[in-house]
Amino acid sequence: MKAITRAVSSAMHHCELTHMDRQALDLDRARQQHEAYNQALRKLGVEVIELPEQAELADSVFVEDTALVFDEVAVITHPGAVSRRPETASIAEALEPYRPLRHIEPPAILDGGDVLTIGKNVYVGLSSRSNRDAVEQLKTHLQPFGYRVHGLAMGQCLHLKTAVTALDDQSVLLNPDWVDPALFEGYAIVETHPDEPFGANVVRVGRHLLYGAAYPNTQASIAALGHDVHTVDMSELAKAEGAVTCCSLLFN
Ligand code: CIR
Repeated sequence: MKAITRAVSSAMHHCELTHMDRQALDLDRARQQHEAYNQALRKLGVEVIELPEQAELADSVFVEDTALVFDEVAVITHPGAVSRRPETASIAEALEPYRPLRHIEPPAILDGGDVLTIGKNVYVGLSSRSNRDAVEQLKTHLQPFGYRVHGLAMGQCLHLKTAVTALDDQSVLLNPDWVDPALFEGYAIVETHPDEPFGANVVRVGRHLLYGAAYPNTQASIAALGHDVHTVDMSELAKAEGAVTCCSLLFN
């Protein structure tokens, strides 16, 4: 498995913020946490391809939002935040050796953080960053490969994957305040602990899970189900509204 990541930008304190107030951000600490994140991926057997810093693009560490990588094809997004659109060019360049590329075009907007893929189902959160035009364009790009693309209503959080991610192909971890559990009928549902609203974001790395260290109660519920959970401290990156999924593009 490979992961594309990108070094933290020196301009990260100018990041986009939607549901959070701006807090002082310690760049060195953010860089240490990001390095530990890369290391955690390597420990799980992932080949990490770390792209150089884009100093002028504040949110560019959050590579997840710029592309969706499927086994058959990669889709370059058109991010919902105007400041983030220049991030996609270098990601397209980085993915080109690995996948044929498709592109989301205006009037569609799409952040990768809104796209949760479980098997052949692709769930797209209709957030402030992603719209129905993107759902239609994704159908055109992905239906030929047998994917089913579903647009989902969601609550007051940044991205769909702030509210829900998959623990495996049969179960999801979700915060019921931000996404209706009924939308995931047929999956086993694990809810975040009431004190840990941001605890629904987990990265699947093969049969392992990479998870933020700030959610010990939810972590205990996941581990009790037999999942192999590895934690990383994302506290500094969280001040930029980032979490574990946003910092990598994982693919086979
Ligand atoms: C933004 O608002 O775009 C960034 N500050 C945070 C993006 C986090 N991305 C993600 O969860 N996929």
